[in-house]
Amino acid sequence: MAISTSHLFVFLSIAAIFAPSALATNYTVGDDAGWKVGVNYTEWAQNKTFYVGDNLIFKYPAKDDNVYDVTGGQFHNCTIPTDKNATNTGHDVVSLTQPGRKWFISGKEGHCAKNQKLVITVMAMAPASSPLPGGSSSSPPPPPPPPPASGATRAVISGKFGLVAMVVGILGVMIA
Ligand SMILES: *[C@@H]1O[C@H](CO)[C@@H](O)[C@H](O)[C@H]1NC(C)=O
Ligand SMILES: *[C@@H]1O[C@H](CO)[C@@H](O)[C@H](O)[C@H]1NC(C)=O
Ligand SMILES: *[C@@H]1O[C@H](CO)[C@@H](O)[C@H](O)[C@H]1NC(C)=O
Ligand SMILES: *[C@@H]1O[C@H](CO)[C@@H](O)[C@H](O)[C@H]1NC(C)=O
Ligand SMILES: *[C@@H]1O[C@H](CO)[C@@H](O)[C@H](O)[C@H]1NC(C)=O
Ligand SMILES: [Cu+2]
Repeated sequence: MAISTSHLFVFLSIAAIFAPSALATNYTVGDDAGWKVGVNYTEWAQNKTFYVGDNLIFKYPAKDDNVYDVTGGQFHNCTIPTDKNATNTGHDVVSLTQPGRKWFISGKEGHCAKNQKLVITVMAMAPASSPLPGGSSSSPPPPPPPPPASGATRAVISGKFGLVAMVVGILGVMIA
């Protein structure tokens, strides 16, 4: 009994360590409507919490549209970047690799002006991959998210991390 329980503990501890990547989410921008004029992407992004490791997937008929990853100023002015190309596969996967704001616009003429643009805030993933809670060998902290949403989003982050901690904690009590 003791042996199988500790095997279970080891297995689930490993699973818990990798859980954050298993929880990575693929978001289809605009859901079923996809990427096109006429969808309110501000509304689509509302109440969603994006984390480092999640993916955005832009879906559209490849000949009709494209996606530029832009700066905040370009987003605001609907300026097409001259130093990069749009993605235009019709199924563009964008991985969110760092915390902070991300801006996207359509590069098709007039589309951005008709609000085919998306801004999101990417939250840092909880430090669940560090060896132990309280372990001091962590990398420098990412830039803090903008203040307005931080209360709610921080709760979500600790919720994700809390789940992992809870699984480990319960198992710790079980084998004690
Ligand atoms: C998310 O999309 C990527 C790329 O299309 C795919 O490799 C991965 O399996 C998907 N993950 C989930 C959780 O659906
Ligand atoms: C999009 O939705 C947001 C949030 O509900 C709203 O504030 C905004 O006015 C809408 N934009 C358009 C163009 O309807
Ligand atoms: C986001 O949440 C607020 C508050 O709960 C709610 O009023 C609003 O309708 C939600 N927006 C969307 C697009 O679900
Ligand atoms: C956006 O447009 C405004 C007004 O024309 C201009 O002052 C500003 O420099 C522009 N910003 C960018 C990043 O293009
Ligand atoms: C954009 O695409 C063109 C044509 O395929 C290519 O020549 C150019 O190098 C690309 N520019 C960048 C910044 O990747
Ligand atoms: Cu478009």
